[in-house]
Amino acid sequence: MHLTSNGIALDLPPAAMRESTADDPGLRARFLRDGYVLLRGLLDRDTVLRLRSHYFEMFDPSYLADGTRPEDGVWSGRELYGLPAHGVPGHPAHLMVRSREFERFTRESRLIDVAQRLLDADEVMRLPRQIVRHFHKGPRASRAHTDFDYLDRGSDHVVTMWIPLGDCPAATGGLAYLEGSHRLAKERLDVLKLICTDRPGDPRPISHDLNWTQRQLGGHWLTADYRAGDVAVHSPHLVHATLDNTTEAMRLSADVRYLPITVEPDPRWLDRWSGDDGN
Ligand SMILES: O=C(O)CCC(=O)C(=O)O
Repeated sequence: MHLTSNGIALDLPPAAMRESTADDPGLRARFLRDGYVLLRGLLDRDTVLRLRSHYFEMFDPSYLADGTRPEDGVWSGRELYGLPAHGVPGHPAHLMVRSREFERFTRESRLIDVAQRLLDADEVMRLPRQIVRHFHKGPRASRAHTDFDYLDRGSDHVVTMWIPLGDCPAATGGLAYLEGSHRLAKERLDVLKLICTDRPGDPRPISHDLNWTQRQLGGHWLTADYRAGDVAVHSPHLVHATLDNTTEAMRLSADVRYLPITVEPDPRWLDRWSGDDGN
């Protein structure tokens, strides 16, 4: 099977991400070395699947394949006409990040413990701007980018947790990291952003083309078959993107960010996310 991102087949199959567990005593050293850690089974699987179910229950039942449960999140292949754009008021993702269920989920102490260890901080805060992403089958994925280009009005002492809300094998469009890219000089990325042609006027994404990005920067793309309960944590300087979803099961995920309370947060991230907030 050829994995694709934004419709472009990857020239090389991605390599496997290194796996960790939260009790690994060398977790911070690994994070600093690799720019990410993949924590298998950090969260309770049933809790994750309940949140998945809560989200898909908000859609008209015709959006889900006949005979499947909201928890399965299997697309019927039907678009919902009249549904507001993803994440804007009236869309389930907008409601989800404002729901009690989501708040309870993201308040999880295991996430805080990991953030404190990776940031070497006694106390951390979670940025209120938390994004829920949802992709059904199709040639559409997040472009190669670093998070710091979206957070650069505050400290770079921040970690992102990418939380798949459901099983997400590579074919369902999970996150991919460009190996070792957190160590590249900023100028090397800035030059590429100037020649990125698919989003004129937005200097933040590097490219929609993961082969081109890899040829320019070196390293291998890394990914994983994520399972509900896993959490991938990355540095704001690590280049990453996502793969296309080529399965009937929909990809649902949340990104949640933490930083020590002693550093300056980017003010754009202090309000709840809305798909039209321009950030
Ligand atoms: O889930 C996605 O499509 C992109 C997520 C991302 O870029 C992040 O979590 O930093």
